[in-house]
Amino acid sequence: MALAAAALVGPVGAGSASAAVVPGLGYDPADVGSLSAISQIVGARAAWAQGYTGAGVDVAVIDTGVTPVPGLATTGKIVTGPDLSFDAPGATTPGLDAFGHGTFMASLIAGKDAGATSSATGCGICLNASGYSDTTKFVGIAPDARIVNVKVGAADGATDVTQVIAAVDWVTQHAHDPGMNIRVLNLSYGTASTQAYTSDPLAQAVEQAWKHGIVVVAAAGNDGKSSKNLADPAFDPYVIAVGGDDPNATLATGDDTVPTFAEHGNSKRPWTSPPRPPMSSGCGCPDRSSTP
Ligand SMILES: [Ca+2]
Repeated sequence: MALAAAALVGPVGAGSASAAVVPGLGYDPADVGSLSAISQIVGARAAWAQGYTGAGVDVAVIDTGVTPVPGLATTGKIVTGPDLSFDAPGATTPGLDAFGHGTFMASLIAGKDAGATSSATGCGICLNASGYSDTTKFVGIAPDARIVNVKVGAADGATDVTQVIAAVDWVTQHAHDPGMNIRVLNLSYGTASTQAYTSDPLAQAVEQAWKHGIVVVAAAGNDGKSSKNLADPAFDPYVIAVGGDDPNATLATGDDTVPTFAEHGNSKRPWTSPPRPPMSSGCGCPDRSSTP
């Protein structure tokens, strides 16, 4: 498998996480496909104004590694987990991204320009009560979150599902270690498994993560066939499946459509609301037994 399936429409690349916002480099806040626009479309800006910025939350990114480009270079921004990729043997810098996908995703999730701040005090161009609504600054959807980098994809993007399963297991086992608070696991890819989610090994691994207090977010898939099922593990009802959105060149969402490249099917998800398994004890997690 190759890790190359981003979930949102938008030409924002890893190179866009620049301290100097220059449209020529790919970040143009006026472009509806920019991360600045996407943060409004998905409601992140409203969340920031209420103080929800990802502070104190670790997001595990199992991907092609993460390179500390501008926007991810702040001390403590990235926690380096294990490198389980084909690049690892003999690597002098394990965990670094030699493909681009993992850095791209980490930037979308928690990138933040060095000059960006949560305070809007004195900011004449901020769009709301959060300083992160300053569209001249690059910020990810959860700008104060930390990234836990678990590399599985090699320099050519290739990995094996067994490496991904091992990475999910590591995240599940270490999510609540001292100094760690992994509450979200991001998997921006999937497999074309034909097994049921009740027996598929990758689906079982992400369910274990969910049962240990981790919200698992997985790409729905970009094969574009309405007759095809969601990718694995997005087809598992314990996870949040994220599909593509075409904003139709406007910030308002009423005219949005599902782009032709995105997966449309949902025939393998039997529930309309999340299941409610008991939480394991001792992990410091919220009790989900009463959640809807
Ligand atoms: Ca729109």
